[in-house]
Amino acid sequence: MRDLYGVIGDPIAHSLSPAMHNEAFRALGIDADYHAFHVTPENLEAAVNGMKAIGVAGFNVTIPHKQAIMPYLDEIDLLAETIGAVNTVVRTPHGWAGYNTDGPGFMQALKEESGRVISGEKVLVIGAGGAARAIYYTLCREGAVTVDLCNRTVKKAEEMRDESPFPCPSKVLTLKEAEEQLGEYTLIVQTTSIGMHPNTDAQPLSVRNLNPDAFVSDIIYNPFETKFLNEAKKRGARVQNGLGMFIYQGAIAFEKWTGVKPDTRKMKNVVE
Ligand code: SKM
Repeated sequence: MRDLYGVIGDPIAHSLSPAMHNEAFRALGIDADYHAFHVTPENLEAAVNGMKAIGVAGFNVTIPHKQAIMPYLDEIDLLAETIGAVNTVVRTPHGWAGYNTDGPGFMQALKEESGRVISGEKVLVIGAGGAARAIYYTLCREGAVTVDLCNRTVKKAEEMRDESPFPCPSKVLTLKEAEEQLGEYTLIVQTTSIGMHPNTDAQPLSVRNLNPDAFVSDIIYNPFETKFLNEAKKRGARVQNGLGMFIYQGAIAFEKWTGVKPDTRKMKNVVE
């Protein structure tokens, strides 16, 4: 029987995961289908149990379920537990196993597209949500010189820092302080949804003090170039959007499900 995979979220119609994974299955000759399922928060438990009952082989989890799904899984990998969010679920003989491939996916894309060595970087992470957590912990684990945080709600960023299993030098700034001190950073990572379609005129903070030698990453991929990235580019910085992270988090999930590494260039061609 053909294996069934999918992604659950609310909303979900915008997701590029089905196109990307179905292309990877096709390219490898794997007889499987990947679908997007609209699951609202009140239906999450029923959906997870239902997918187990009908024999779904694995699925991705997106907003707003990455934390809420954790109690419904049978085991959780250490990194996902540490980050406090799951975006990939694998069927095992014991039930559902949860993983987080967002942090590793981000890191792979960052290293590849920037060519930089993270251990030399002074980093600023903007935001303190689920994606920020995955990225912040991963950057600290990679041994960045400093990983400072800024967020509209300072307390939330402080909690994220204090709960980090990988302590690293890290200050928490207001958005205004971050704007003023922006020139000190060599790597800036924007993890909020500010600037995402349809609010493309918004940006989380001004880049007027940006160091032109800095590398600026925005995890949004719709639009491909946010206002934040556009402004950073105008100041001479090299930039990266969220497409690479999206592709690599998917490729790592795909390998967990099938045991096979997919062709990421083919996956990229589909979503670009
Ligand atoms: O973490 C990923 C998730 O695996 C899939 C996804 C999507 O389909 O839009 C987005 C991210 O949350």
